[in-house]
Amino acid sequence: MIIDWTPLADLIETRDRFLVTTHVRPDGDALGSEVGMAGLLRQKGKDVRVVNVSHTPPRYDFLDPDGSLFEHFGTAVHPADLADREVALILDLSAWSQLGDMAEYVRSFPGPRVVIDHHLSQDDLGALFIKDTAAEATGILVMSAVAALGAALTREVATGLLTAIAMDTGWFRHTNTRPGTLRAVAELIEAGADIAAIYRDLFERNTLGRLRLMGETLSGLQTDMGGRVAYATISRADLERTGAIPQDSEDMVDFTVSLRGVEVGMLFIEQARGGVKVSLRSRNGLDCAQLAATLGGGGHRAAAGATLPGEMAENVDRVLRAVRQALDPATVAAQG
Ligand SMILES: [Mn+2]
Repeated sequence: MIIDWTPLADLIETRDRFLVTTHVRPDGDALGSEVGMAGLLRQKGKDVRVVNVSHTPPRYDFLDPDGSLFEHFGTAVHPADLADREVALILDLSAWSQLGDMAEYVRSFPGPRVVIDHHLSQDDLGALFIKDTAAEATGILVMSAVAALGAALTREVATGLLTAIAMDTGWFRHTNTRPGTLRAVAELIEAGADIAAIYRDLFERNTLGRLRLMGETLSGLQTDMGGRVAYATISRADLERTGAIPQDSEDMVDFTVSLRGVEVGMLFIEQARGGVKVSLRSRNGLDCAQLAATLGGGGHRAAAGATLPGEMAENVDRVLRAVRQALDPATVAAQG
């Protein structure tokens, strides 16, 4: 898709102080896209603050080596500190729920809001949407903005964007990895992104807590529907016992679909503030975004999620019923 970046170019032309933000529990695409966008704006001489509602997971600290880029909303930064911001750029999300505790602030943001995103689900955020749901990552969109607006792929920007694209394609393994994905990556490497170093930073700096949590999660893997469905749960007690932190569960849902014969995988994670987050992955074309939408969540076709009120057991039952129904409506109906 050819994106018209004129509206963003116009804002850059006429405004000086930008706020960049992303979703709760930010992933590589969210944070890497922020690095890219901040770099682009700074090259244009803009004053940029990158303020997120969640703390940066330690896994991604290499994107902000001196700790000066990502600021935390609610502790380090309060709405009053952002009173001078003229434009809000919201990356990698299109739903109010994804803004968490920043939703209220964004709702009352007086200046223009721009959403740059690739998710299917969409709330009316009162924003200008620059959206391509066919894009493998928001990082690809930011890369197109860098080119369209005549900015340079500095080593820093290239590192952010490669991280973004790598994480949203499962390190170039998922079906959203296309020839153009790898051409973009080639360009980022030429611009100075060190792909081997990024891999080490992302995948070879596990903590003992994360590895132990991984072991426990795998030990507790369950199957359903004769092995077509696999799922696991992570409780608060699991985190405490293993010494893991909530962000350590990132990517662990991928184990569920790594089991031979599995079409739908799920990971249920008990949330600190109550409720359960479920991550859904499909390997048979089942539309996870649609399924997640029925649970009040959203996402992509092959990967989506929702946060559900209530206890673990009841939510596992509820989501399992929905998945059985989606996979095999006739059988489920016959069983009543
Ligand atoms: Mn993304």
